[in-house]
Amino acid sequence: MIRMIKKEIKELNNSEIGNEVAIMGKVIRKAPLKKPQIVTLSDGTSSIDVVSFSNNLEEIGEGDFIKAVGMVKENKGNIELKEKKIEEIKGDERDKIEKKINKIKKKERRINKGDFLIESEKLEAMREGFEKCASEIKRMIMEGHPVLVRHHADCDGYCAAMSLERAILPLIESKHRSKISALRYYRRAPSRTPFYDYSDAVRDITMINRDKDRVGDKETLLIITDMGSSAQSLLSIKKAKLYGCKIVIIDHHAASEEEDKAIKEIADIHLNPHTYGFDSNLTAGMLGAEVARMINKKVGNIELLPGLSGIADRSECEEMDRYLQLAKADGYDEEYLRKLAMVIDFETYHMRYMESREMTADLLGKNRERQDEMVKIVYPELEKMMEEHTESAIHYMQEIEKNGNKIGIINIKEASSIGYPGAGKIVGSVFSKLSEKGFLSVLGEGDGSVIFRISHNTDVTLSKIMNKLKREFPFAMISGGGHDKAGTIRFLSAEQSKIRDANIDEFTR
Ligand SMILES: [Mn+2]
Repeated sequence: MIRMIKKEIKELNNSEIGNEVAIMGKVIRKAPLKKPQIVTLSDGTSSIDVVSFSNNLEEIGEGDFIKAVGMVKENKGNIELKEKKIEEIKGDERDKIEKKINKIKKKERRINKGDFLIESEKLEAMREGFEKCASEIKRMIMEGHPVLVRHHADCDGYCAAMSLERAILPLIESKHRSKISALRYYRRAPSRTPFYDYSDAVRDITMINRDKDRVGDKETLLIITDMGSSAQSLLSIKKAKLYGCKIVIIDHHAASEEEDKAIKEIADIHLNPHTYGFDSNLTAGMLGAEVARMINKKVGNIELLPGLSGIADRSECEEMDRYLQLAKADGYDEEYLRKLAMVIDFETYHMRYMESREMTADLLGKNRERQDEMVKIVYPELEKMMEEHTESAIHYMQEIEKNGNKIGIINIKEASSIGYPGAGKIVGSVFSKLSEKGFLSVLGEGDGSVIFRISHNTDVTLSKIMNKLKREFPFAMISGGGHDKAGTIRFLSAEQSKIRDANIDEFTR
């Protein structure tokens, strides 16, 4: 006769390998295999795969409560139970286990409602939104749903995603009690576009469907950050929802009232400072770090990220100053952050669609030594490269001065080359130089597109220009957007020259 020792599932670690134990819990998943039969059993404290080579799990389905007696084994780094006997549990005993599971679940889902990383009235005003967002993310993780973080592939987007990643991965590992689970249940995907492009959505859904044989047929938590607030993301979000994704958007991009309404209708959570009457100066990296702290109080190594994101996105606000202090206390001064932001931009440009989990983590402070080395090696080269591109672009730039107002127009096709730095970077860099000399705007003109960088010394904003163009050229298919003072507008090149004149007029009236 087997001597069974009743155990909680969380107690089954390496030291129990080879022991006979009895566990009780709820079947949360049944693998679609004939042999061996595998079910995942949870008792609230943790979960484990119960494996049967003798068809003892034939009658057992998801949602059943069972007692499993067997031997603790290790398989590819995971602890599992090779069963010898299975018994279904019913009645009072079942209710008792269910109660216990629910109690633990409730506790697991709890979020950290403590202070924000910095003192801020704006963040406090957004608190309810933050808590809703954090609760939903935590609930999904603790219920064992797979997570996909889609983020804009710029420094701000990476900062936001990395904060979340640093909070989410330990939760997933503890939830599933294995290192492999961090690879199974979590993915991060950078997006070149500042919106959720339809082809990215199709890619994501393909991956999600493919992953189902590893994680089961569960809803995926899709967190979209530093993008996703504009109408350009709408169809993609609808498609992802159609395939069973929960959509959480953490973004700081401005959108029109109409767009905002449409996004809020379809997304499960939409956290954006504009909803509260604030602006893009609260970056996605700042929002992401605060959400990260709420879902995981013990999250480490994120103090750098909000300040870094603010530098990259040129944030100017009280909160920014405080986040910079936070980074400084962690050993990062502003000058270093500026260099690091440029290096990250360069590195991530070359990562393209790859997740590059380790490299990204190092760049964002996991390995400080390597981070330092990267800045030392790459930054001087970058500085030189940017300087050359900027000077050339200025050389070929058309300067327009009217009524005492000055703007510059760069012909992208003529004055930028393929590869790094991209046109947006060059226009931004030229603008940084020329705004000091009184330029109100620098435009990067392409075929059917204009990149805008706009001075704070004028009340012209991108949305104002968009609205005007839409009115004046109703058939030119005006689209695009971004922030108030930086972004891209697209249109049919049939109206190229007229739109050009309208833009010049807007700044030089
Ligand atoms: Mn951003």
